[in-house]
Amino acid sequence: MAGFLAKTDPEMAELIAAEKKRRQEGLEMIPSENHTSPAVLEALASILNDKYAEGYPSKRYYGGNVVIDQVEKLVIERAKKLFGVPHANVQPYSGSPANFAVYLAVCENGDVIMGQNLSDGGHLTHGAKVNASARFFQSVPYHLREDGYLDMEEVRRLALEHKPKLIWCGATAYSREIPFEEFGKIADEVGAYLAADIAHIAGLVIGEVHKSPAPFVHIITTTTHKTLRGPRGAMIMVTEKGMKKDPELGQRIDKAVFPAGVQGGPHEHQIAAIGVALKEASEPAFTEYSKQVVKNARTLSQELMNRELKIVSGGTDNHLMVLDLTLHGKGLGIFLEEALDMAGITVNKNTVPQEFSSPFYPSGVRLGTPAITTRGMKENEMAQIGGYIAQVVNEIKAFSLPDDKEGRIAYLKDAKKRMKESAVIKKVREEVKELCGKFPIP
Ligand code: DSN
Repeated sequence: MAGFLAKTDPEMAELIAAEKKRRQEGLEMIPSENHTSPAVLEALASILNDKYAEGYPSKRYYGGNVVIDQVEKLVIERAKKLFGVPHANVQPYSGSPANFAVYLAVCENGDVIMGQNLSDGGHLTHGAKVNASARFFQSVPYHLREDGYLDMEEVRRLALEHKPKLIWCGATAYSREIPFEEFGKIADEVGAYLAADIAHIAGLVIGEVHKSPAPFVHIITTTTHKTLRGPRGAMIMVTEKGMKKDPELGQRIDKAVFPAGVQGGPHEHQIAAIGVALKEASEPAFTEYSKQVVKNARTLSQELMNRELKIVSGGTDNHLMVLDLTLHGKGLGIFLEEALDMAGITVNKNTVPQEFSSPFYPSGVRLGTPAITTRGMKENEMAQIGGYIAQVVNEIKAFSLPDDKEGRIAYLKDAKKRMKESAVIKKVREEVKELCGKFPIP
């Protein structure tokens, strides 16, 4: 197939080549990103893209789905086996529609739901104020303790007080093991459905470096493109425990995805690519990969702390960490994101617990090791990268975010100019490029 795009649309082909070069020459450290395999990308770019298949295997609203049915059934079986669950829906376009389908399946408009607070590392769809999940449901957020760990006493207290219909566990910027068992006991005590959103840690669960939620929760949602290293996409699974609570739960989830929810025709090319990722994740090499992801994250967080940098909760159990810059000032996340970008290290600015700035100008950055581990980097490289990050932090820590909004834009513009002139950042950029040259992306 290669070569068609360059002929048909050279402009687009060039942009894609430029992005490939950027990824090859830089360190991708946004913890929700990864480098997918050529096999996954081949399935994703396949002819399955062309087919409409509303409905489910053997119950479609369109003809011509003999092969598509086999594809989807194969992926469902792989998901069920790998996660140890009796029911899987592999059609959600991505994580947010998957989570919305869970609400549609188990809640009525106005029900109380609980989830981890956004600036404490929770996800938008778990009841954040700006999201539909707080518009249609009464959202009661739970928080982290001062030490950066989940406050499970608060979770229990709030659950007893508000009697939620649904509790979410799982996060988007939390570096510690999720206590699924404790959440399970609390949900049982108040009769709530418990959904684990394992989007970030799905690959770690398969690699057995994070406890599986399956014995403790009723529903599991996950995206497929983070530690799982598949195409963009998502899945919703119902556990044995979920089936016991509600034998119809599988059907209710399926109906909520289609036709009741926000989706139309399933993306069968995406589903096939999820299947390829699940096959890859069932190989022993993937277990080794997951172990290394965690080893690398632990090493990196220690390297950063050795250089007097603060990591939320003082370390990590998984693939990510949140670097808290509040010791140096307010709202420095955006400065560090920019400066690291210039140095060839991609991270994202992130809120920190008890954030006293705003989500657009937060006081931390989130970074992780899934993608750089896929390239084969190990502990030695983490030490090197920890050194680079610390050098770049030094270059930005004297900046100070102005309080007035107008002033901020001008200040940031000037700060960027100064970062561009920094000899330290330029030098780190060269060293990052050299390091990346030794570790090709797949
Ligand atoms: N955007 C994803 C992340 O970066 O964690 C969550 O949806």
